[in-house]
Amino acid sequence: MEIKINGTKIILKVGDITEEDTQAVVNAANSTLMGGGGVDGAIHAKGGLSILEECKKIRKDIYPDGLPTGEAVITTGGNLKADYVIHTVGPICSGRFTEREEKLLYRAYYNSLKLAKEKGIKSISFPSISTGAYRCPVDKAAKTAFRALIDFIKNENYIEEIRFVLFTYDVYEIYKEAFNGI
Ligand code: AR6
Repeated sequence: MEIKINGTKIILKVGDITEEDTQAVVNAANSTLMGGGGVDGAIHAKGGLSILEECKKIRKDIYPDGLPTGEAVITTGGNLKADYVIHTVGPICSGRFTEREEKLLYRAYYNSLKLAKEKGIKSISFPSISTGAYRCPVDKAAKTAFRALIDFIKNENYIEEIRFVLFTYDVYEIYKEAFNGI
């Protein structure tokens, strides 16, 4: 599925984010920035050790206590097709989605896009942040993701292409429905 908002192309697709050829891909990281499972594990496994080395440096120089939830940092893409990885941390929902989780998830998407703009990045792929290990409800997470995206496009009018790369058809369908409801 593909649509345009204010000149920005938005694509929803099923796929593996480590295969995307956008300038940047977003990692659903945790605050340690030291890797993990899911998207994070796949990005570090395929991207190679240089990404981890850069993450270690960011921890040491900027975030000794870890990357706060809702913030974003950038490394190169290592062996990935993408030139950059933007690492962000979504909220741990454990099934809940109150105003707090919503705000933090919104910030994770918005700050990732802001950082992309700062680095001159024009195309970016997102996974479904916080809906795997962190167990946010997919429908609510999808609505929040689109809200952040549309706000960013309206405020900044910069990014040319934004992809949502969903791992399964079920999640893709929920994103599609959430998008149509906006
Ligand atoms: N490409 C696209 N989507 C994927 C991929 C992939 N290669 N692999 C999984 N997904 P998760 P979170 C989907 O758990 O909920 C990690 O251990 C997955 O099916 O990756 O933000 C980190 O280190 C789900 O729909 O991220 C953190 O500790 C979505 O991506 C924690 O998990 C997000 O699942 C972050 O949890």
